[in-house]
Parts: sequence; structure tokens; C-alpha cells
Amino acid sequence: MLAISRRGFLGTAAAAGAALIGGFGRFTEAQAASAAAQLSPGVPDGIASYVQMGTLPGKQPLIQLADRPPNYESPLEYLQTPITPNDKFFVRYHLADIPEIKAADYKIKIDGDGATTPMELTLDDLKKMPAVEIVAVNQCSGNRRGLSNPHVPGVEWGYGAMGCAKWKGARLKDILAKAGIKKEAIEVAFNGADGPVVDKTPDFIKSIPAWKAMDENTIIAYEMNGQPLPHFNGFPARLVVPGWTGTYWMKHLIHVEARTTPQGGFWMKPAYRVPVGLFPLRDRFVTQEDATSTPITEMVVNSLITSHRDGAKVKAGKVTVAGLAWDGGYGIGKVEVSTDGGKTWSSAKLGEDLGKFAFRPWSFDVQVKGKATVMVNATNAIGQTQVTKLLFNGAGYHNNVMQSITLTA
Ligand SMILES: Nc1nc2c(c(=O)[nH]1)N[C@H]1C(S)=C(S)[C@@H](COP(=O)(O)O)O[C@H]1N2
Ligand SMILES: [Mo]
Repeated sequence: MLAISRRGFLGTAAAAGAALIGGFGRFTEAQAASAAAQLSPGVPDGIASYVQMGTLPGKQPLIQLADRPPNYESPLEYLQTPITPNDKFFVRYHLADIPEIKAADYKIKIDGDGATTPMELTLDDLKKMPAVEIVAVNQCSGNRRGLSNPHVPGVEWGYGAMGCAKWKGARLKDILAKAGIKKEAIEVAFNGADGPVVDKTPDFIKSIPAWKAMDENTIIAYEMNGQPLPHFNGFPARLVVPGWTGTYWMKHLIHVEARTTPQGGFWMKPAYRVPVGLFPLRDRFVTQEDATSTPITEMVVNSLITSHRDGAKVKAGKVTVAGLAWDGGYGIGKVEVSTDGGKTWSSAKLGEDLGKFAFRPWSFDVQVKGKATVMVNATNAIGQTQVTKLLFNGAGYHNNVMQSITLTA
């Protein structure tokens, strides 16, 4: 058994002292006002009444959309670089009982009817395996849910439920090989050390197809940007599934199960599914599909303006508008900007290429006299583009509507 101490966020907050903010309704007017100013334009009106800037241990202030479980998004200003610093990286949890795990006590159990040789790995074992480094975007499936029209229930994320880091770890396929994965294995399922506070909430267990588990880019990571993982991003180790939305990136990973049958839990169905055929997705998760829905898989191509907020005041003349673009792992082909509402488009300058799973920076010079509107569209390496009209779905997933902002000189 793991020797871990269980404490919720409030316990953690108390331990960390006065720097922290308590539950709802106890924040100062200044904290509330700064959070309201950070909110993405377009989120439901009521949100400003309950969000605040909150500071989790080890983190810079983030936009606190919920406290138990902790759900904190990055303000736009933290997303101006292709690598998101660890202390500015968003935090998403479904369950509020989040243990603090000591590195020395940590073990991952690998078993299941799809493996011949059940085993356990310590953090040291993991670090002794051949290590790989990969830069990859971790984006919550529900990023931008708060911008859905009509609004849908769930955490009302603005633009900041995402970040990009350099992850270091061992390949999952090497670990599965050690555990003797059988050719009959169709899925690999993952559980983390966090659990529900109320017993009737189902434990957060996620599964991926065997082919994705065996992909050379899927790793169990113990470092993020050259540091041990921050507690709230999954210390001591988490799954990293480049290209796929954050839901599969299990934090505080303690169990890997090779399966010959589909995982049947709540978090695979009905949760985290998209309507069949609505999005131009290529990655299939056949063993979990039904006639109308499929688990969410790879991210859709998307971009974000991070240099300016909508309505920003600028100096007349040349203004450099900049931001990020990313997709599900094909890589960004081009980013285009329109200053005439989408009639004509010009190519933006692409910045440093940190790999096909990473944020790709871009920039574009606009002449501003009076008012200028700037619209952005990213195209990935296989020609997929963003949409002009929301592909509405009840969970608010995959929102890649082209952004348009107005600058005033
Ligand atoms: N153990 C655990 N892992 C988890 C989750 C969780 O609730 N518990 N949430 C997932 C979801 S939905 C997302 S979007 C990412 C967020 O990663 P981050 O908190 O490191 O930003 O973690 C994933 N891994
Ligand atoms: Mo998520």
C-alpha cells in the first residue's frame, strides 16, 4: 500500500499559511476585481460573481473557477511563450481528495488481464528506464466551454485551460513490454491517487486504445520543464498523451491496467464523448465507440491571440499582434490573419518550432489607425483549419472558432 497523507485543498491551504485564499465568498474586493478583469470575454455574465484570483501552493495567481476540486485557469498573460512555466500552468481536477505523495513511497502497479507479468515500479525504477523528452500541449477538452453559445454546464473555462511543457519520462510502451502486454490487449486504463470525497462520485479512471498506449510519444513523465512535476500537475508522475486532450493525462498515476475488454467506467461513458462525425478527427477509439458518440481523442487545430485583449487601446501605427497555434500532433502548417473580417488573408510569421505537439508562436504586424479588427486562422500540416461557426456540442468540447479582436488607437 501507498503511505500517503490525504488532505483536500483547504487542508493544503491551511498548511501553506496566509498566502492562500479560502473558500467562496471570503475573497477581497481587489481579488475579485482582478479576476473579473482576467476573465475571457464571452464567458457567462454570472461567472464574475464567483471567480477570484487564487494562489495554490507553488503557483502564481491563477483564475480560480472552482476550489473543491481545484480548477484554475491561466490568464492570457501567462500564455505568451511557447513553453508555459510550471508555476503558471493551469490546474484541473475532478475529485477533491488529492493526496500528497512522497517520492520515496511512490509505486505504480502495472497489471490487468492483458499483461502476463504484473509488476510494480518505483520512481527510481521509472527514472532508470530510457528517458525521452517531448514538448507537448496539455489542453482540457472543455477549454473555452464558457464561450459556448448557447452556454452548457460544466467548468466554465475561458481560453486558459491549456499549457505547453517539455515533459521527460519513460515510454509507456517500454513499461508495458516489461509487464508482458499480450496481443489480445485492446485498451490500457489508468488511475491516479486522488479520490472522491463523497463515495458516490465515481473514481477518475481513463482508458486509451492499445495502439495509442504503444505509441512512442506516450510517456509516464516525472519532469516538467526540467523540474519535478508540481504537486498540482501530478507529482510524482503522470501520463502524457501528446496530441490528445488533457483528460487522458492521468496525474499521480498509481495504476496501469492492460485490458482485453473495454473499460466501462463513468469517465469513459457518458463523460468525455463527442458526437460521431461532428469534428474532423482522424484518431479513432473503436473499442469505446457507439452509434452516436465516441470518446474525445486528438485536439482540433486552434490558435489564440495572446499579445492583446479584445478592445485593447494601442498607439496608432504599426502594432505587432502575436499568439500561439497548435493541433492534435500534425504540426502547424500556417497561421493567417485577416484585418477585413475574413475577406482576405495574409500569412503570419511563424516562430520557433518545438515539435509537432507543441505551441507554435506566430506574429503579424498590423497598421492601426482608429479601429482595427484582427482575425486569426491556423491551418495544420494536413490542411485542417479552424471554424468560423461553433460546432456546438452539449459538453462544450473542441471549441476552435476563429478569434477576432478589435484594437483601438
Ligand atoms: N489524477 C487525475 N488526473 C487528471 C485529472 C484528474 O481529475 N485527476 N484530470 C484530467 C484532466 S480532465 C485534465 S484537462 C488534465 C489537466 O492537467 P493539469 O491539471 O496538469 O493542468 O489532467 C487530467 N488528469
Ligand atoms: Mo480536462
